[in-house]
Amino acid sequence: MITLYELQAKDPRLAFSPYAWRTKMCLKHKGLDFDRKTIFFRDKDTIAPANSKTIPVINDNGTWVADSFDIAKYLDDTYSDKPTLMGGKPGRAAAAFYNNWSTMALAVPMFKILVKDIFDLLDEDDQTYFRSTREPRLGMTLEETVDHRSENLKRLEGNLIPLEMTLSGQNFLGGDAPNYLDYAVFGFFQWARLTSNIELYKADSAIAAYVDRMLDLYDGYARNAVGLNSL
Ligand SMILES: N[C@@H](CCC(=O)N[C@@H](CS)C(=O)NCC(=O)O)C(=O)O
Repeated sequence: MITLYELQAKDPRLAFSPYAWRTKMCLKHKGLDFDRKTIFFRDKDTIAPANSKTIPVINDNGTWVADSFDIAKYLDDTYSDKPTLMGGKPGRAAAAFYNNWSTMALAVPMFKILVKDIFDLLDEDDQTYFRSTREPRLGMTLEETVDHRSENLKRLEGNLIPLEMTLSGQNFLGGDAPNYLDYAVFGFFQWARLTSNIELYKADSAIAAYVDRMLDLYDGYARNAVGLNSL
């Protein structure tokens, strides 16, 4: 059995980490059963055996693997009889680009837009940890980020253009069916929709239709997740 460790908000049902969402979608794609254990930001001891300070980590019958991209590669290597996530070496090389592109082009501006909403969902002890680690990174208080939302939304809008163009011509980044490329990117949209009501893209965009298709996968697995509006 595989156990996935991921972060929780104050309410344990709200598991919001974009990187953990990548892993959950990968596990669903592979058709693998898994348990989930949610931890707080401050509970790093639980994942120490994985030699990681970040989630997601998985424990697959005693084997610890950390980092969403490494977990996806591990799943493809270990469960090669199940549907592939990346489709061999050239696919894996392309996936590395999507992995890094989505983090830099999507997660960086999204983080600045969402950070105060995420903070509001955490319990008090995690709020203390989150503020003390994030404010130095942001170079401002969490409250000040709210005044910078519109400039970050503009930056995100520009970064989304290649995605909008691509998804106007195909259903998934993987083509006719989703694969790792989609999970790498979708994790960030899921993070946003579970933690905030800020509109990051137009309701009539190809991206909106795409997010809807991703939410339908695996019997609506991501759609049924608890978010701020269903607490
Ligand atoms: N490269 C890592 C990034 C994971 C990551 O940044 N996770 C965040 C949560 S979204 C985390 O665990 N942060 C712990 C902390 O800030 O203490 C991956 O892809 O898994």
